[in-house]
Amino acid sequence: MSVKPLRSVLYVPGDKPRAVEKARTLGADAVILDLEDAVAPEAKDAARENVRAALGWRWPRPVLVRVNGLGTPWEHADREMALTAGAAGLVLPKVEDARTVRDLHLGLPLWAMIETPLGVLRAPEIAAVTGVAGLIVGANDLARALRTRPHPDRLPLLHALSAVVLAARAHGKVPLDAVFNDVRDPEGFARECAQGRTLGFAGKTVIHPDQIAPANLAFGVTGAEAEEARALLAAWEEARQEGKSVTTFRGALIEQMHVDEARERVEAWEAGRG
Ligand code: 1VU
Repeated sequence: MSVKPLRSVLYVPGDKPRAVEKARTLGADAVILDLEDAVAPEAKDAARENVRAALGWRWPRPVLVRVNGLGTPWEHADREMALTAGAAGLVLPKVEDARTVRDLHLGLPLWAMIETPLGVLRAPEIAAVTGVAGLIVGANDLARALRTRPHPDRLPLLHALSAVVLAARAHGKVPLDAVFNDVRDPEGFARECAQGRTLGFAGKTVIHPDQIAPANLAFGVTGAEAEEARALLAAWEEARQEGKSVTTFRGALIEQMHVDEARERVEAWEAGRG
């Protein structure tokens, strides 16, 4: 089964019409039109109308809406707008318990943001909710709540990052990595993407057009990986023809899981997700 890639998911402030328009022309695998943190309280209503209009345009990729959180004065109007205007999904900020998500009954794919210590601890129950498509790490709020100090390798957040990947993967949901704040630090961004992929994230949330191509590269399949996967599949086929049930590839034992992974890579490459 081929799964749509979410290597890069771009946040766009809902109150910046120029950025919203530009987002349509960029190569992010999905877009999040943001009504929450990127929009000041006095601009919330205008941003919602702006997003409503933008959802009526033709977009080449899925457009999600990040609504304001439960208990805010804007939550109902945001959700009603996203539902009626045709959002591909809702991003819910600061999710901390499964019941509130389950009780929403929205009939749209939901993306739960995990950005508090309680959210991390309850990530498995949240990921298990029917209708939750994936978990998105919100590292800025999480780092603040945990009272961590900045660290280039995100060492203080590693446990939480892995917990989110584990919870999402355990329930067949998509884990998306947090944003990288410094839009003028491409090396740091590339390092963090590589780390996110190593940890098991499916893609990265990004905040600037310049971060899209590096995220697509880091979370996509490279030509060299596709070639290696093809060679592994050939070695496996040859072993099968010879009646062997186990074999090695370039000196290492390969099993069915390696074959499945190789097939996924070749498929992704052939589908242009390199
Ligand atoms: O050259 P143009 O005028 O045509 O376009 C500018 C600018 O509008 C555009 N651009 C974007 N387009 C779409 N989506 C974006 N996110 C976006 N960011 C910028 O690109 C052209 C060049 O922009 P720039 O290099 O001059 O960048 P600025 O200094 O204008 O803006 C930098 C920031 C970081 C402020 C901007 O990129 C931004 O607002 N990003 C999104 C921030 C956001 O959504 N924050 C909330 C979600 S993150 C979060 O809550 C963590 C969980």
